[in-house]
Amino acid sequence: MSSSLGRHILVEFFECSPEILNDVIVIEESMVAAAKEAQATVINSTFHHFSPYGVSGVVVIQESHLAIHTWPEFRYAAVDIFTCGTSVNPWISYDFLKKAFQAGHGSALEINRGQTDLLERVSIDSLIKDRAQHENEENIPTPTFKRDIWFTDKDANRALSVRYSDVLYRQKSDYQLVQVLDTAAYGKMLTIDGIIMCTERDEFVYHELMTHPAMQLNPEIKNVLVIGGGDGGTVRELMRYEDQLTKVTMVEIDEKVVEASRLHLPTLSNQLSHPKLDLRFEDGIAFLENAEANQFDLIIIDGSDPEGPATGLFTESFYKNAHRCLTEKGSLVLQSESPYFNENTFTEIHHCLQGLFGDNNVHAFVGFIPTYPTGMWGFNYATKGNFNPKTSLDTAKADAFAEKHGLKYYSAEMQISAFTLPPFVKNMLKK
Ligand code: SPD
Repeated sequence: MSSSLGRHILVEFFECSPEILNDVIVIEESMVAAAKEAQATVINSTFHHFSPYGVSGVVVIQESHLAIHTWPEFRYAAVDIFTCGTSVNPWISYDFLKKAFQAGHGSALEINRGQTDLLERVSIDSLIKDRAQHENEENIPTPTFKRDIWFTDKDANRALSVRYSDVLYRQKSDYQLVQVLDTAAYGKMLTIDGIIMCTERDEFVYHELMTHPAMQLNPEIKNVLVIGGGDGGTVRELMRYEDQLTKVTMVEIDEKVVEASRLHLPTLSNQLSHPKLDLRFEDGIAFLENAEANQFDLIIIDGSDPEGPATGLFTESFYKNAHRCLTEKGSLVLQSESPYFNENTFTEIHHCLQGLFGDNNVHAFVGFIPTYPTGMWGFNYATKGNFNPKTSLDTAKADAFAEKHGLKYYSAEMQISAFTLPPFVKNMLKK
């Protein structure tokens, strides 16, 4: 057999652990370790996790590369390992990865790339850029290993990726996978089941909008219920009204979300021990089902997307219970997904609330949050009172409040702007 420039093995791993195949950190570490095990010199790694599942990535080695794409739902991984020269044996990486992914079985096809008897060597010395360096081989610097791991929030046709360097928190709770990642662009980022919940750099937009329009419209609000909101951002904003409020009840299903935030997101969680806060780890849906009618002046639903444990937060029966538990002039605020990304959910929520509160008492609004898919995020304000978000606002009072508290997104103008919808959003809400 003639010699070749490199060996390429195309690998299939079957019956792997689906959890491992969906775990970008374990996969990245395994791929890097598999390269090192085969004596390769690792230069960099770039990996992406795709929500809801699947990982793609490549480890660049001085001797070429190892690449992977996984399908956890089929317990299958496609890997290719290409090594040039003779110093690295790709089959060592193969054996390592088979164990690492707990594969039931694997198969591989080896191809010799660049058979030397088919090639003709030409002189390319003129292409050497730094001749002095290459005259003394000892001067060639060892490449430094650069990690490049990406978190990707996506649907079938769009994706939003954020690069991160470290996983600071990772716990599989009874309900979901809770993580805090250290990102380059947005600071620490909380994710749940592969979906971005909030980041240190842009969370203020979401939490200020969830809280201040409703609080500014009705200065008589005393008793507030927050469903979800485990990171603490909404409670932090509410506690700016600590003198006015008598009680805030927060019902978060997952203790791990609060733990993650207390440990890693102190700028969000810093009011979670406030004496006026009654923090309960319970299912918000059951809580409202069993709650007494006519008790809360404001209910804020600060949940995730309609998947997993948050699905029930997007149902008519849940909104009916919220409506029942509101006082005479009570209001409801909720995140309503993106008009671009989740048009159906966004419009269905609005129409469902109109059925309960009346057409003129439900007002959709939008905010701009770079780390939520498409950047444009939707909310709804529904009220039993006679509050119009644009005309009932005491603008001087709202601005004085925003200035006193150093708010970063909210102001009277921003409230009016948030409730001023672009025609394409208005049109999608028409019945
Ligand atoms: N697509 C993400 C929507 C998440 C909305 N809730 C985030 C919780 C922040 N307190």
